[in-house]
Amino acid sequence: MTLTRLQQSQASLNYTYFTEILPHVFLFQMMKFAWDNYKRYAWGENELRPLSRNGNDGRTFGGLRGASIVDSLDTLYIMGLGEEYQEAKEWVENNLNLNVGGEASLFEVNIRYVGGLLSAYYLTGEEVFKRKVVELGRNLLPAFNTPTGIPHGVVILAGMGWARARTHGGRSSVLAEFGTLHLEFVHLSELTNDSIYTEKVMNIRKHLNQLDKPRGLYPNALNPVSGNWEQHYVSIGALGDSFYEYLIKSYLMSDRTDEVAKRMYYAALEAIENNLVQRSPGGLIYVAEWRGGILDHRMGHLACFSGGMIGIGAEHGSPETRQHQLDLAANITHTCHESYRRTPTKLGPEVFRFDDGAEATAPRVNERHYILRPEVVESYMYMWRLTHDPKYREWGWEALEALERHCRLATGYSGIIDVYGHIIQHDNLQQSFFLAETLKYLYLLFSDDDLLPLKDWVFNTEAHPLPVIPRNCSQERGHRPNWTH
Ligand code: DMJ
Repeated sequence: MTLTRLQQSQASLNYTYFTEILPHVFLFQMMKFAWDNYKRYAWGENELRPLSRNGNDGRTFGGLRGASIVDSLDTLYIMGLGEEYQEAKEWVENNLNLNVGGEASLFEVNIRYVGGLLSAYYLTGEEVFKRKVVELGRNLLPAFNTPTGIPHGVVILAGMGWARARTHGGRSSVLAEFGTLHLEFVHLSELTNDSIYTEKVMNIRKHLNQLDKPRGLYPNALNPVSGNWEQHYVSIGALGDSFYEYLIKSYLMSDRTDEVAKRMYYAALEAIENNLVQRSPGGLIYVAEWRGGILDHRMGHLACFSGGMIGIGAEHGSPETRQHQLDLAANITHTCHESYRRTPTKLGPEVFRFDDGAEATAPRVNERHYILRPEVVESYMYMWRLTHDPKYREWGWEALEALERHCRLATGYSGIIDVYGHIIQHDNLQQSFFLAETLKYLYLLFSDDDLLPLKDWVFNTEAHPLPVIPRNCSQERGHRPNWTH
């Protein structure tokens, strides 16, 4: 080997060390640390409260336990934490009781438990996950017993048909909740060979498709009895977000055969661009919220997933819009990074604003918290895969360092109350989505593209990977939906 070749290979080894191996070592130990502390202080509870060293039972799960375990299965498996994955699997096998009588959020149970069990099954092939998810899926069906088939937001898993709405005095179902079932329910039909799950979500889509939409936008709340919008508030953040995500991902998961989802996605994106996308005086692109025609110039941390979503959608739209959408995705991701960069902690606030002189900052004290959310690093991961621009890994590394500096306690990770504070106060909660999403997306950001390639897998909104269903397979099976109605 010549000296130059030797230097080149040394340089590439150094490059891999700093851009992949070192971040992986960190993320492996971060996941292990989060897991070990959960296990030590809150085993079997839904989430760890690291300051008080106990568990949080998270009422939205209706009595289901072990949310952090089910949410972590695939991350543990992907990172190669074999012993921890075995413990998690054994807990699911022996302790996950699905016949519980509390009021559960259909959405939360679907994205965390159904999504977590499905991806664990698809990654490992272990029958126990299939058995559990099929039982759980059946328990969710009573939520759909409404005159329109738009599900109620709340269901009792062992409730023998009981369900109710949970907003606007019990009248409304939330777009981001009933619009975030499609991926999991189609897979439930795949696993059970029973079309009922797909029929339920196809009915939701059909209903939404035929409704009048103000300026092409989808309001956030719908009455499941009358089938009409409850108000005209629109957001790509809280209450709206993952509905849009599931349209483009339904298309991708169907091996690009679900043309209705595709049409709905690009039409919705066009309406969002025409009505909500703004440029701040300082040149930052953001997605505002819409209150009956009036813009609210704020963007939630939740809305930062949209950089990644618009990025993965870009290459499937019309060729003329491809570069434009990719630029939009990059610009939104840049703005979300700015919301982090402009704080002393280098973690972003829950809501940032573009009014009264604010530019991607949070003037209101009650909007300054960071609860270990994933959306910003999620967009870094997708944009890295799509562009291989090294800045996304640099930004991910900044986030990782900030998490270590400000959110790591002796007993686990915690959200913080004020990202602008010089003295850090913790919120005492290690959210299960930190293990399911934040750490997984960071790990994937520093991995080769062939770890869960985007052409073969789609991630549900809780970062649980679900396989693309090959189109040939869909023609063979009688229960597969007809995407064209
Ligand atoms: C997660 O449970 C999911 O990503 C959901 O879509 C939105 N909120 C949290 C994370 O912030």
